[in-house]
Amino acid sequence: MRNFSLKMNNFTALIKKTLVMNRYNGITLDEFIILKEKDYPDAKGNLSKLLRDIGVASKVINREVNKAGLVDILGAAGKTNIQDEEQQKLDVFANNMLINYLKNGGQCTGIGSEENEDVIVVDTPDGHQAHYVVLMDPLDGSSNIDINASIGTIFSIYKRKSPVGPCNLEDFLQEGNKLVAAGYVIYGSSTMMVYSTGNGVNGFTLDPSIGEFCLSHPDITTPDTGKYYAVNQSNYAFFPEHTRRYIDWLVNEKRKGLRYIGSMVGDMHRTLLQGGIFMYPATTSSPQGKLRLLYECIPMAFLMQQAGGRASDGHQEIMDIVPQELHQRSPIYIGSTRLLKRVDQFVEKYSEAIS
Ligand code: P6P
Repeated sequence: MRNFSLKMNNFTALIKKTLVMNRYNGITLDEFIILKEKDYPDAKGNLSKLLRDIGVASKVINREVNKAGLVDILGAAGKTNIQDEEQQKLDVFANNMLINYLKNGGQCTGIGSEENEDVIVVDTPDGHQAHYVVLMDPLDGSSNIDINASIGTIFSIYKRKSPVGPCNLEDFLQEGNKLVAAGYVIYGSSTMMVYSTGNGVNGFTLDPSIGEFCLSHPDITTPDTGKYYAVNQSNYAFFPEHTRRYIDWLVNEKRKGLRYIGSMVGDMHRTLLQGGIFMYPATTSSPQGKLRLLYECIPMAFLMQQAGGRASDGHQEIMDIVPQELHQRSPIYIGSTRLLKRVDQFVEKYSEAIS
């Protein structure tokens, strides 16, 4: 009986997606954003314009990423970013491109970027009036640029808390539950934008022949389990006991496969579409993990929640964490609900006594 109902659910989901595809077949990102604006009665088009600005900037970044192997924009730009990581020239290009489009688009009052130590205040009359702040990792996974593996742009959008005028840091330090929108662009075998404004997750593939993102993955939902887990296994000995035992369970009892690209956008895209779990746990040398809360963990947690999955730091939901600093890090366990539930059980059973 369970198999029959599972088959019926899959069949219904397929029919639903086919109907959506037929209805929206070939719709571009711009058309879709404007169409979906009707879901928000008080929408004035500002968020739609901001999302379109990010879409245009990512098309320009995509053009440079695609030719990176041909022209001299590979290799380090000779500087290091706030994370003390060597900045690749494409990192710098992507950061500057997004900042320019956001500043000139008139919908953004401030920007927090992985590449900049402090927030960027859009100190113009439009910027003072704008409603939204954007947090971003302009080119995540940039260490993969030279080996042609997937890299991506990750973004979060919040409504400002401060009144009209120059924004301030408090506008950025907001929990994930306050997000207005979030998404990523993955520059891989094809270039896709995946985003949500809190009403489901949709994916758009860039059609180079017309230079438009077109709806290709309507209403993305994450299965409640999956075949793969993704973690940097070389850190195994340095994970907390609960995580080591959880990984042992995944491998020895559930026979899950390991898939790890080393680029969060690539690993998350697979997990979002196919289910499974992505982890970047705390280690003895990095007790807060490596990934940044505001522009890596929270936007991905938002998308995963919207797609029916979950994300925690091992003890609390990522979406509930109130950020204290712009570049703070957080451990993250994110993916299918049934696999996250098991994380909770292993943490409860094997958490080291809090010293
Ligand atoms: P490690 C890329 O540098 C990144 O910030 C994420 O995209 C990725 O998930 C993680 O770091 C990989 O880190 O330590 O496994 O190389």
